[in-house]
Amino acid sequence: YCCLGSYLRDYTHFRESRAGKDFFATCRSPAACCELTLQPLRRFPFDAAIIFSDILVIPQAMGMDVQMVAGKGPTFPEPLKEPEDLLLLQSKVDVNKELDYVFKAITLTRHKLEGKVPLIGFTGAPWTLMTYMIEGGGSTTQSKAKRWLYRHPEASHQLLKMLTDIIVEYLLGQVAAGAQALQVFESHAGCLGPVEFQEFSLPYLRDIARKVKDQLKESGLDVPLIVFAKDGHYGLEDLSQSHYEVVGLDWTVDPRSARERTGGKVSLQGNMDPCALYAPKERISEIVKKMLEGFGTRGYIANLGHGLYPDMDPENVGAFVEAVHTHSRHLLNLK
Ligand code: 1CP
Repeated sequence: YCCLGSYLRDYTHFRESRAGKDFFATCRSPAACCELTLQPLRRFPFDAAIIFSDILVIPQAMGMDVQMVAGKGPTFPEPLKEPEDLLLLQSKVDVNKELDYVFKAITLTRHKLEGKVPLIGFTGAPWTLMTYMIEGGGSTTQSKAKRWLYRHPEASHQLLKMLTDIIVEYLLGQVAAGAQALQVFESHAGCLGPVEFQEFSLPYLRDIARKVKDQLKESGLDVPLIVFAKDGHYGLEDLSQSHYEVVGLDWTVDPRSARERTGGKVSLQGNMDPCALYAPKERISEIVKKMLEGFGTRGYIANLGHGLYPDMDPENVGAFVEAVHTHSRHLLNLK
């Protein structure tokens, strides 16, 4: 069976409902987050929902100022420059206090969903959060953050470790609040090579999964974990053996080869190029059919390989969902 989770937010609705409110103020309002999570589900028959929030709520909880600047994206007025700046961070964050608003949004949304579809919680991975904290916002090269890896490896590990501890607490809090699956976004895996990935990303991704799983187990709980390392195809084999049940894929990976490289144990998620949503509906349907045939219908969650762009037509998101459902029914010989 095929399922759809994150990313397919309808930007038109999103813009209207925010009604000029600051993005991070919206994130702090459980009622607004709940509404923004439910909106796309009213319009299209998705099989899962992802809570409306952002990965940058963690650096905020650590004491950093993050603003959403129109036309520029998230911006840190005072990014980390040198290792001494780590002293300015709140290393022991009371997650239940600082990120309580996310937990409240999750609980409220779980209630309002009434069991119709599962609710996915998420976090940024340590390396990806580190890039924003040092770059001060989006970047194509991540050169300021990578400078730390080569020039200040110890301080880099100190920061990555600090983030890992907070992320573990944050994910456990999301499960306690009602999240039924968790996705870890390593969105900036692509700027690392295999060697740097092995040192600065993978160990922390593994640590997060192992600690979350162990602690949940103590309470008799378990939730599926999804890891998405964008452009990190060099790490696919390792990612498939890192205690995550699902490996998310961007569109640069061929479905069949991803299946071969990850073996039969993990499920795969993805990976249509979001830009395929610019195609006419018939073409979207063909692309989806090929993708589903490539992945097969077992251990697979149909999704895009990354997020939507604001100029994409929401109707084509509908065409994508419909194509996924139609072709998976055919492949499963259900109708
Ligand atoms: O669609 C949804 O609403 C799901 C909720 C969600 C998620 C899962 C949002 C809302 N953000 C995220 C995760 C997130 N945020 C990631 C990981 C996924 C990915 O790789 O895209 C990243 C890297 C961010 C950081 C971020 N937040 C950016 C990228 C900045 C850059 O240039 O590197 C941006 C533009 C945001 C703002 C944001 N977050 C979410 C939305 C809907 C928006 C757009 C806000 C706006 O247009 O005003």
